[in-house]
Amino acid sequence: MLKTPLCELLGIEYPILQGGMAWVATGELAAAVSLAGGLGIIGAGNAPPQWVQGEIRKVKSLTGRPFGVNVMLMSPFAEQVMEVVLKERVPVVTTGAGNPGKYIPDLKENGTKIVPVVSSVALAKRLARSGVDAIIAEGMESGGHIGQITTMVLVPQVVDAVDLPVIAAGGIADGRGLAAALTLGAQGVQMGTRFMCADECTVHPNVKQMILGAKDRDTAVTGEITGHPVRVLRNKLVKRYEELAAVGASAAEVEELGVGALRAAMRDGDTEFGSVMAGQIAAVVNEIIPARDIIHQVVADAKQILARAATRYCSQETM
Ligand code: TUI
Repeated sequence: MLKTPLCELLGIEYPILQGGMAWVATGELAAAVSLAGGLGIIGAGNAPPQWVQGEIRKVKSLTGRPFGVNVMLMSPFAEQVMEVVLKERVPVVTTGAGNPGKYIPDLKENGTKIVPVVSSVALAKRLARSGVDAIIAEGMESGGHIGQITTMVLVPQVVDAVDLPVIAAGGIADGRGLAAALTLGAQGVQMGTRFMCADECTVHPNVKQMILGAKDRDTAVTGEITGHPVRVLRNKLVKRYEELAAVGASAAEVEELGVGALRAAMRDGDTEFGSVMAGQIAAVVNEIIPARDIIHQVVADAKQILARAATRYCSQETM
C-alpha cells in the first residue's frame, strides 16, 4: 500500500496519474492504467468531440474504474469537448494550456472532479479559490507545452500556496521520482513519457523506439517565438526550427512548421520531421512493458526508497 488522501479523492489505488497526451493517450492506454489502479486519462488535444466521446465509451467498455479526460484549452474544440465530458459524466477532468475557470461551475455541478495543470504558483492560487479539487504542478522538464519553472522548484511552492492535494508532474518516470515528489509535499505524480512506452500505448512504434534511445540532452524547447514553448525530442524538425529562429523568422513562419507535426510523429511515425513531444526523463525510460508493471514497479521502488531513507538517515545515532 502507498496511499495518500488523493487516492481517496479520485477513487484510485495508487497515487499515479497518466498524462493526457494529445494523439497518444487513447482509450486503450487510459483503460489499462485505470485497471492497474492508477488514473488513466484520455488526451483530447485538438481532436473533435466525436473522437473524444468514442474514446470515453471505449474506456467505459473496458473498465468500471475511475478515469479522466484531459481538455487542452487551446483547442478549437475545447468547449464542445467539455460538453461531451459533462454528458458522459466523466469522473475526472484535467486541463492544460490555459485557465479552466469558466468551466468550473458546470463541472462541479456535474460531480466531475476538476484537476487543472498549472506551471505557476499564481494560477494555482487563483484556481484553488475557484473550487478545483486538486492541482497538478507541472515542471518544465515535461514534454509538450511547458512553463518556465522546474518540478523541484515549483512543487513545494504550490504545496505551500494551496490547501489542496498537489500532484507533481515533469521529470518523473520511476520510484525515485515518486519518492521525491512525496518528499516535496505532493500527494501523487503524473507521468506522461513513461506511459508512452507502455505496451498498451497506441503511439507509433517509431516514437517508442526514439524514447528508448534518448539520452540526457536529447530534448529541445521549440516554439518560443510563437509564445508556446514546447519540449520535443531533437530531430530534423528541431534543426529547421533552430535555423528559422537564427534568421529571425516570424511567428507565422514558425507556426506553419508545427502544423500537423504532432500527429505526423505520434500516429504516422514520422520521427524525422514530426513533433515528438516527450519529457527530459525519456533518458531513463529503457523498456516497453505493460502499464500494470510500470505502476507496480514505481510503487514498490518508491516504498523501498522511502523506508530505507527513514532507517538509514533518520535514526537517533546519526542525528
Ligand atoms: O498542456 C500541457 N501540455 C501540452 S498541451 C499540448 S498540445 C499543443 N500542441 C501544440 C502547441 C501547444 C500545445 C502538448 N502538451 N501541459 C499542461 C500545461 N498547462 N503546461 C503549462 C500549462 C499552462 C500554461 C498557461 C496552464 C495554464 C496557463 O495559464 C494561462 C492563463 O490563462 O493564465
